[in-house]
Amino acid sequence: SLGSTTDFAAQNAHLDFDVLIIGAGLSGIYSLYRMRQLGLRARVLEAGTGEGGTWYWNRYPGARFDSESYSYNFSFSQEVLDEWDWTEHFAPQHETLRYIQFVTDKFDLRRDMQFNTEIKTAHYDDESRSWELTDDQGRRYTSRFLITAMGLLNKPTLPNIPGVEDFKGQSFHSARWPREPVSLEGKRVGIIGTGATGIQIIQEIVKTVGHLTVFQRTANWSAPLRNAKISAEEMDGIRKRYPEIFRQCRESATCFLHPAQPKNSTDVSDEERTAYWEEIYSRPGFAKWVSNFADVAYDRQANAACSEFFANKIRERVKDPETAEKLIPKDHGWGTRRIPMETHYFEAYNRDNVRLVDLREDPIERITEKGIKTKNGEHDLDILIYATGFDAVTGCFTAVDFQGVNKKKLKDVWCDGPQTQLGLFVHGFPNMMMVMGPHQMFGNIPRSIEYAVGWIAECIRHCRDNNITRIEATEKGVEEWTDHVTQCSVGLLTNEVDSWMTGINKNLAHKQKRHIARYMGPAPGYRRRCDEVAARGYSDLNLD
Ligand code: N01
Repeated sequence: SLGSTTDFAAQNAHLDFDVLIIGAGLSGIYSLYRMRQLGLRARVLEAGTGEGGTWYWNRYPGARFDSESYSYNFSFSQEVLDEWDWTEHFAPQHETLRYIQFVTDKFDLRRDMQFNTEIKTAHYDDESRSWELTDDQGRRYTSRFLITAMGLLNKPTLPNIPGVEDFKGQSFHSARWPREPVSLEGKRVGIIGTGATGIQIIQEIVKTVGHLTVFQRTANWSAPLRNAKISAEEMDGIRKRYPEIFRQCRESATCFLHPAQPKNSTDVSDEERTAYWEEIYSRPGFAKWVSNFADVAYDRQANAACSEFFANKIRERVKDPETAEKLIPKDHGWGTRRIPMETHYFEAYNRDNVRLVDLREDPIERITEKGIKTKNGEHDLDILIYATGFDAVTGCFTAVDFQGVNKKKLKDVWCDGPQTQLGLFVHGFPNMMMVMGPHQMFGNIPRSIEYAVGWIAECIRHCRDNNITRIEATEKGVEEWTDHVTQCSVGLLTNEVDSWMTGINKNLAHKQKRHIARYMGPAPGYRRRCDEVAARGYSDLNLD
């Protein structure tokens, strides 16, 4: 009612804001949009000099979507859908950043965004039921609610190799690529890391570098992206299909456009099985991963057969058989880590100016002034690229001193792995809501962001309308959710493999215990559980 809304506003009057939002990526942008719709005083605090999040920071050569552009944009505004044209099925970073700037401009969101503001502390005070944040310049901000919209891959990590400081040439982490153009032409370039980022960089820069040395610790499975331009007519057709596109994403287990394959590989004949793998191999995007036979994800034999199929594709494409074998993962099966999508990646190794150093047999000893010294030799370099990944999912939380009730540190609460209710709330941290927090549904991220932000907005509306100034996860709710997340991932082969998805970053001493970082059940099930909590008037949470 209007009366209670006024009460809510009056109760917040002594605070700087009703809602503070950390991060100006897709999550922060949509959060701000929704908070404004509720008539709340909201501000986005962002470390970068502009909006865009992942697409602001990751300017490395070759950065692009590997989900279809039109499934990876916002769906909330018909106007934006009508006005924005994608030019490629898998848009490059600069186009995506322009898109994000277009949305920000369209809704005049920038006036409530504060850039160059890196949040250092976030402390909850139970007496005033509010959050106080401080930034790198010592400025303070208070609010009733706090929305963390920090992304899940935003704390880059350098390799823990001796000598990282010694290198005298230029060196960049992929996620801190400079805004000014970097000339690689004719240069001797080295790259450490062959994840989704490394693969995108390698396949792009081989076109210009003088010589490229790839330092590979773990080979990754990868398969063709099959990108193509989108003509004006095609874009018209896509626009008409938007409702259908978003419906497909909504119904899919991972929010991607590609449907799941309910059949097991053992349900079909050998010929049908191979024909199906050929078919998904020939489809664009993630079809080879998310439309694979169901049993490939949990059955060792099915996974081994599938891995052999994809290994043979690599053997067909890489001329030197020894190099091909090094590029074929031997320590993990198909799809048990995030599958990078590639465009002529494997063919890069057929060039004379590209050399693969397998760190399993020739480990790096140190980085020197001139380049990299491995056990078997020295590699002189002009430029060194670190595509070495992130302190993922929880890293952005540990980088800020989060303190909840009784000054309890979030770091300590999560020391044995994340504990959340719905991936949205943490017990002991009232009025804090996480977009893309641990144990939340990720999948096709923008789809999940829109859902999470929409859920949070409705929850805050409920608080406002009912004069609730304190909302908190219950201990029981956290226990049940953590159990449920564990149950959802039982039997998946991915749990047996080190990757950011199982909480492992070998460059960090504190992250050596495998845990489940993300919700692994189907997205419709995730949303049903969250919707049920909303339908029960949020009574699963402590409200006051
Ligand atoms: O990071 P990663 P990423 N010595 O952690 C190696 C998303 N993304 O930036 O596997 C030697 O996957 C490390 O080796 P190993 C996507 O979700 C999306 O590539 O630990 N090597 C590995 O090869 C992705 O999953 C897009 O043995 C070292 C690499 O560095 C996520 O971001 C594009 C090392 C790190 O791989 C992260 O991808 C790009 C060391 N000390 C990324 N330390 C899209 O297309 C690390 N490595 C949307």
